[in-house]
Amino acid sequence: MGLTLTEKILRPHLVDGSLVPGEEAGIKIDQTLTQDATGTMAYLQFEALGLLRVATELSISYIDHNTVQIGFENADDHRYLQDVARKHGILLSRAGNGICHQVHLERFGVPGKTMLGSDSHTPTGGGLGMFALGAGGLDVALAMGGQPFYLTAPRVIGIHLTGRLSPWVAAKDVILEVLRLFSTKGNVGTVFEYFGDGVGTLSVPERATITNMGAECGVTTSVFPSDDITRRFLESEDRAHDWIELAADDDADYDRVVTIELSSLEPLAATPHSPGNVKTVRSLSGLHVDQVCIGSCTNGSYRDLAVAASILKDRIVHEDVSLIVAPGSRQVLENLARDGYLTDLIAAGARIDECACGFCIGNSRSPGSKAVSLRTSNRNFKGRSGTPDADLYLVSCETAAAAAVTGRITDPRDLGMTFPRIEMPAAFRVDNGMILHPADPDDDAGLKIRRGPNIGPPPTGESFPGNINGKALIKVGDQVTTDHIMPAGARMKYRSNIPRYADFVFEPIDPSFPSRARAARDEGFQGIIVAGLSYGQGSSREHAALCPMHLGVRVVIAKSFERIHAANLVNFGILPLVFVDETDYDAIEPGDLLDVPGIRSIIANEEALTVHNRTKEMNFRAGFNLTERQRWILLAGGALNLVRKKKGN
Ligand code: MIC
Ligand code: SF4
Repeated sequence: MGLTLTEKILRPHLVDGSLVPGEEAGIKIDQTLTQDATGTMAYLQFEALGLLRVATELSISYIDHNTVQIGFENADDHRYLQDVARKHGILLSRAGNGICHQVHLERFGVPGKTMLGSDSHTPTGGGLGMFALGAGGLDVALAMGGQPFYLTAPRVIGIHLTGRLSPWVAAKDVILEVLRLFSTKGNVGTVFEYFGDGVGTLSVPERATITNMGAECGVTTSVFPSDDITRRFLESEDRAHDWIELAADDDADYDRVVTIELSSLEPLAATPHSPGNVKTVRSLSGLHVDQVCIGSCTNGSYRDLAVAASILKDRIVHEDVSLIVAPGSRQVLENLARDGYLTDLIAAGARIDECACGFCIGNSRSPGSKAVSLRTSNRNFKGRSGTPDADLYLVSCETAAAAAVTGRITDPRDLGMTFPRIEMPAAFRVDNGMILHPADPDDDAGLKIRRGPNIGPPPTGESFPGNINGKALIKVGDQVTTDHIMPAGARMKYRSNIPRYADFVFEPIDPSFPSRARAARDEGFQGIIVAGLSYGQGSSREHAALCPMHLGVRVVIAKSFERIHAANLVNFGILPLVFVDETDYDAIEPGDLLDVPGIRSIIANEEALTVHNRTKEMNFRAGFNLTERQRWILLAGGALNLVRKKKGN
């Protein structure tokens, strides 16, 4: 049997373990990226590990999330990031240069390389043929220090694309179809690998829309081959030298193959409140729309905004709609200006935003109460926009622009227009003027790092206790996201101040959680979170583990976990347990006292344990699927503690 593309990239990068699906693989990381909302903690941990220069081929720090800057905190973080990058050998993309994933695709991504990023949409790089994964900041800090990244060797599902998209149907509709087929649950430990003649009909930014939003399925990553289209894209970016050809063997051994005939697709929308609730746009047509937001790392490319501009040309935005357009990068904005599309957007009444995450992360442009907002981004979790009762629909740029004109959800095929097919420019206007370079290694010793008052040291956990004398602090349902655990939006300015950010743990579900957790901790209990399926979906933010740890949480018992969050829990000394019998979930109530005596030797030697519910006088079994390495991390009270112990500091 031939090799998948995933195997072809991973084999030469394997430095420890095995690539047999389900086993642990340690892979060498060629490139890392961070963004400012996760980056400050990642670099604070990098410093705490005593690391000096990065050991990767390329490490870059992007400033793209917290650019609204209400108060001094974010600007202080940005200054810290700039100093740390200069000192430790890291490139820095300044605020205004664009969203990390879009800029990386344009300027730095290289087919065949591995990349780890402290952002769950790092798989965007798969559109260029990279093996690119999201992780918590601590894992990225370790990779910057040259350590392998450990993951469960994935099973590979082949997604066979045939044919060509019909006019008005977009790459966004392809990934929405994938979400409809696979849902947001049950895909942990899987890679989606795209192949087939349909691949050659999609440009690199279109492929990147698909790999970007694969994150919503919970897969490890998604990857496209590197072919002639990739070569032409790199040429247009003045980077032809970075191209190599890469594809799976014709007889590649996929775990399963799913075929999508592109011409059979139609415009789709993810309806509130999950990217997996996919319906046809036609079935929703007529619904009144209050806001349309075009941009984000999913659909912020030149092609995306040019298509929207062409639909809006010589029209005016409907009087009931507020249209926000946030270009994915400065390069996109400059080229839209060069080619006249920006003028069309402005003339139509679009509100042009900064090239940044902006509306997508809910720190600006929140819609009105009970508003309907159509967005080209990737997440529509409840409250994500900053408005708790708004309804978010995720759509293509074609569908978004159609609604901006009509004021209602409209299948763009019903606009009665000729489809504006956008050709990718043969050459983009490119410049790296907003990229800062690190100091020469010989000159970095005396460089000072400025730290504002909001920036504290990264907290270190305590060794795992000998016995769990725990209290169930909260019981949550299925698909609780990291946005529920650790809200973003206006709260993001506390990302580098853990004690303050911890005041908002579970704010959207139960704002009394932090005070109850602190009280339980002061009474001598370890905090326990009880959860349903796919706990920790969404963002890679390690704060969803770090802040609960700060409040004394030591165990989460769930029906299942998402990959990045489960790894983050272990990294911060919290034991992720899975119910052996899911019906035991029903018997636990918040406030129950849950005991596990002798837990240290259980973590060291077993794979399951018995929890005694002291309040209900009953027992239940829970399992944990941990590697040897993870057991040591947990016992040490977290990865930072373990590395420090090994180094003897
Ligand atoms: C997101 O889209 O949720 C974010 C904000 O980009 C996060 C990272 C973060 O929480 O800082 C992600 O996707 O990992
Ligand atoms: Fe930024 Fe949104 Fe992309 Fe996250 S999903 S990186 S917030 S644009």
